[in-house]
Amino acid sequence: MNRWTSGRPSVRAALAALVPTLGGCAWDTPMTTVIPRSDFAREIVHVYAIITWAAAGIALLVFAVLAVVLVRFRAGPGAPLPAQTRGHTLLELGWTIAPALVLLVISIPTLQVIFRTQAAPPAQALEVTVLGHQWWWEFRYPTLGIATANELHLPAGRPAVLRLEGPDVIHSFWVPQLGGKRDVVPGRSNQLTFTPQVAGEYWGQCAEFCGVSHANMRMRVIVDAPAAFEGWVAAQRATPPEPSGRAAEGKALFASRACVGCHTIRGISAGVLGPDLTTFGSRRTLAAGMVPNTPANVAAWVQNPGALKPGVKMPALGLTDDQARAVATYLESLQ
Ligand code: HEC
Ligand SMILES: [Cu+2]
Repeated sequence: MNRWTSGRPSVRAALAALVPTLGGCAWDTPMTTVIPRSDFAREIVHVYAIITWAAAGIALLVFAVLAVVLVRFRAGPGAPLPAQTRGHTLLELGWTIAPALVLLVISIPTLQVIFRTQAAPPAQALEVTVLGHQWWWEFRYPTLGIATANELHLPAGRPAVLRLEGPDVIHSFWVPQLGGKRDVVPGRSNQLTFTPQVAGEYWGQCAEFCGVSHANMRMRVIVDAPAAFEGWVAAQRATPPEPSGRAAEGKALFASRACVGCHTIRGISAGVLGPDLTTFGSRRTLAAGMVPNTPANVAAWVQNPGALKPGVKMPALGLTDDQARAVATYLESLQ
């Protein structure tokens, strides 16, 4: 036994608890809030830094005073009772006014940021309608005539205005590196405007409990360089090639099953209850960021989506293994 393992159980328990606690302090995680990649996120980190440093300074001061008090007024055998103070007007005023001043100092940058981030979107902003569904995200680009799910593409350097709407329950759009949390409320149109500044992939997550698969309601924002974004838009608009072989079998199955009632594949169906699958093969994840979009995962999903995602609103339609694989081959061909 070395000196780490020989400690008392309480010490060991405390050390063990420290590991997950400090693990939460990682800086550069996919959902980091401290590495901003948009003007909006930068503003928020700025306020966050002001408040953190102010709080750290105050904490230091309080701990220092506390330490002095603990040492100076230590109880001991025969120690006299220190002078007792009651109803000291100056002290009472002091500890009322000091926190009020702290709040005032915090409120100034906070209000500035609230107003700056709520400003009307600039005219050239790219409009996206974001619909939060139980438990996936739909992204429609009304000015471009395209729609996708769970993976939002945006061009770097151009403001984007997201109109947040919801058909079912309250969700919350949260992509920490790009924008603050904003609720998606049925019957309301909330708005979030930001300019992504650095190309890359950013993870997001529904941040308002919305039912059994709330934790499985992830999303990704893929910020493309402007030319790459144009290329992505063109690919979304292109008519998918006529499939052949296994993919053609899959297409026939898709077209003859209930899939068409819920999913849109341009030229084939116009369902609106599930994600648009017109270019499903170009998405990198399946089921709102749960697993990579691979033929095996898609085949397992279309056979029994509930096995992966509890509560899912897509039914199992009794496809055989072979049929599921054919459907997966077809869906993956939709680039
Ligand atoms: C009752 C409506 C409904 C029917 C019928 C239906 N789906 Fe779905 N489907 C959904 C919903 C809702 C989702 C989103 C699930 C989630 O991620 O929570 C979905 C998700 C999917 C996805 C994943 C999309 C993505 O981007 O993650 C695929 C692929 C899919 N369905 C294929 C099919 C196929 C193939 C059929 C027919 C065999 C089918 N669906 C039948 C409603 C339906
Ligand atoms: Cu949720």
